[in-house]
Amino acid sequence: MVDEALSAGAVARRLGVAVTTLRTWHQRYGLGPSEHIPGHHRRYTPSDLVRLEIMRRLTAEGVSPAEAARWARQAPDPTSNGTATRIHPTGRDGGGTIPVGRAGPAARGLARAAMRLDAAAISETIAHALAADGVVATWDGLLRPVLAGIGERHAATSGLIEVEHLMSRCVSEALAAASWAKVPTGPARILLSCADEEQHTLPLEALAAALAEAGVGYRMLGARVPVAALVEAVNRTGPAAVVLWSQTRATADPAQLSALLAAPRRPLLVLAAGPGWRADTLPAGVVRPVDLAEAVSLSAAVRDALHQSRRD
Ligand code: B12
Repeated sequence: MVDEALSAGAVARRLGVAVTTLRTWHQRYGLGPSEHIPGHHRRYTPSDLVRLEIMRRLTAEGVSPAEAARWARQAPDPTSNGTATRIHPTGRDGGGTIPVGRAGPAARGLARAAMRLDAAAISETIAHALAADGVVATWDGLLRPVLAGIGERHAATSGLIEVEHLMSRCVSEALAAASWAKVPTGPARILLSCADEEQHTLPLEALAAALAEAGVGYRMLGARVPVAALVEAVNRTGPAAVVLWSQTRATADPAQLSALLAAPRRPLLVLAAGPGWRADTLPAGVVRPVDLAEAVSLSAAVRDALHQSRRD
């Protein structure tokens, strides 16, 4: 049984609720962990999980917690006949689900929390993943699938704009906190900027947090940077690399990249990042990273090359 039993944190992530919510359900409504091994923290068994899943679903549908807990406690124990228990993968919160493809239980929990507009659970899940797995794995395995799922649902239904906004805000805050926790001490040699009129900043915020984690100094200009301002920033700070993010075709004018290449303090490397750019329109000398990990390693390499050339 011990192998199947889960900690409060693991249960919270699976259900997409905050650990504090689990604690409240335990203390007020008696829906706590029933497994107790002397000398260990109490753990949640598969049967506890089934009851909590009922609690989560009913409260999300507007049933009062006391009433939901009564139903949850009365639920037959589906594990008593030896059959394995699974959390229902597509619980309906607020009328629908966010598809997360093959991403794991944490992404499904995050998607559920997002559908419920449960900012505390969203933030807690992201913060836990960043601390446990680091920025690149959290972005690729947790955040990207949920963001892409929100985009997919929005494209199909025109809904979920409130979910998209809340999720974006929570992601930004968590990535900023991760960046602040590890501010690199060296000079800021990498300049991060969105293309003119580009409001999709999250991938660049993920890159900032990943660079901070890798100890690579950067400056972040953020959303909607007019080309003249970008060139001005390059001339004033002389970065080794500039990463220019474009999420959509509408903001991917290659003239912005040409302007960087023609700047008096031309950077060693110009990266055209994001799905907006079209490979066949990029000026010669511009590099297109395919994902966050590649953008981090290219930035780190060019920073190191600059160090080396200054020493030689
Ligand atoms: C969050 C979001 C917003 C937020 C952004 C908040 C913020 N601070 O960033 C807000 C609400 C502001 C927003 C606004 C808009 N959005 Co929007 N948005 C999204 C959403 C849901 C996630 C964006 C994101 O972060 N993507 C990151 C990952 C998830 O994207 P990805 O494509 O999987 O990533 C690929 C590559 O980029 C690469 N990659 C991933 N991460 C990284 C990191 C690095 C460093 C690198 C190098 C590569 C890399 O790998 C992936 C595979 O190729 C997307 C859905 C989506 N699928 O992206 C829509 C989406 C991008 N938005 C869309 C639209 C239409 C808009 C608006 C025009 C809506 C409107 N009518 O106002 C505006 C645009 C405003 C503007 N001028 O920029 C469309 C774009 C359609 C298109 N192809 O043109 C999308 C695809 C949604 C949809 N399906 O309709 N949006």
